[in-house]
Amino acid sequence: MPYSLRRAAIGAIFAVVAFTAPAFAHEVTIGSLTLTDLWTRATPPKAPTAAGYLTIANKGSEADRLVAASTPLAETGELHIMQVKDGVMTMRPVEGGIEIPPGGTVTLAPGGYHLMFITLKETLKDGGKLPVTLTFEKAGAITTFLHIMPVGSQGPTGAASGMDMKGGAMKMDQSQTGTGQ
Ligand SMILES: [Cu+2]
Repeated sequence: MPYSLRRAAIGAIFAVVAFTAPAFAHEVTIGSLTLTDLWTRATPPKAPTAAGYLTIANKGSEADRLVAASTPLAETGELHIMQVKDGVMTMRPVEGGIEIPPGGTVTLAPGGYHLMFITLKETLKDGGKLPVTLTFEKAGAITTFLHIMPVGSQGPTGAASGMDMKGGAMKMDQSQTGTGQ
């Protein structure tokens, strides 16, 4: 299939999965936290880094913090945030972790908070799974995986773009999405 057609088809699929349970979705619970929409993108061969994304809901009565992320497929894992500084989009490590307020939801998404895996040991292939360990200050550590989506993907629900009213707007209540985009 021509690339542009393939892209269009993928877009149509995402518009649908925003309202139904996609086959690739999984949900992870650790303590009072629920993790959903865990995803990353396929990488070109020899790409040095990959970003990872997920949504974290805190049903507890205390704030928690995502303080570390790692994968056996990269030498280093960091927590990053994208910010516009002097008109230039830059990213930097988050100091002190990413807070998830009690009763709140935080979405790591392109343009805001993300996991950053540095010095990849393998190419990430579309349709595969990237094993990750996420460590929270109170809830502890959990090992799960990120769904590897196609290059250029904006995520399983379209929540990646704050402009996307289809999937994004439904997830905005009580949430913070970093700087958005
Ligand atoms: Cu980054």
